[in-house]
Amino acid sequence: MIECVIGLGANLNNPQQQLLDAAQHLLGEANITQFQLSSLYSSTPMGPQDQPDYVNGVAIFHTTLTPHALLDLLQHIEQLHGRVRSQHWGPRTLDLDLLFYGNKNINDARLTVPHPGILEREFVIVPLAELRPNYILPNNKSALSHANTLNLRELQLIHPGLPIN
Ligand code: ROI
Repeated sequence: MIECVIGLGANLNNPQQQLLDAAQHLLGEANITQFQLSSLYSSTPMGPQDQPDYVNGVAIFHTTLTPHALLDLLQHIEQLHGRVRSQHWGPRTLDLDLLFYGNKNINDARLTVPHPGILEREFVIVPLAELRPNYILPNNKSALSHANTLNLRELQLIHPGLPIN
C-alpha cells in the first residue's frame, strides 16, 4: 500500500460538483482505501486571467495501483467528466494531478512526481496542510510551515472536507 496525494481542480460546469464526483469515483475504487478529501477552496486562476475562478482541493489515499495505473485511472475519470484539453493553462472541467506517490521520484514521458509546480501553488499547499500539516515537501519544509510563507491571493474555503473513511 502506497500513500498518494492528488490535486483536484476545475473551473467550468459546476466545478465544486466535478470535484465531489471525482472524489466519489475514487472512493468507490477497489484498489483505493483510506480516502480523505480536504476542504474545497475557490482560487483565482494562476496563469491566464481571462478564465473563471477555480475550485481546488487535495485528496490523500492508499493504493496498490502502480503510478502509471493510477495515472490511467485519473485520466479516465477526467475523461468521464468531459475534460477538454484545449489551450495550455486554459480552463478545464476537471484536472486530477498526481502530486506524490509515497516518497518515490518519477521522471518519464508521462509523469513527473513529485509534481514540479507544487511549492508555488497555494491552492495545493493549503488543502494539503489542512489534512497533513506535517507532510514533508520537496524543500524539506512541512506543509504548514510552507503554507505560511505563501501569498494566499484569493483562496477561500467553500466546502468542508469529507472525512470519508
Ligand atoms: N489556477 C488555479 N487557481 N487552480 C488551478 O487548479 C489551476 N490549474 C491550472 C492553471 C491554468 C495553471 N491555473 C490554475 O492548470
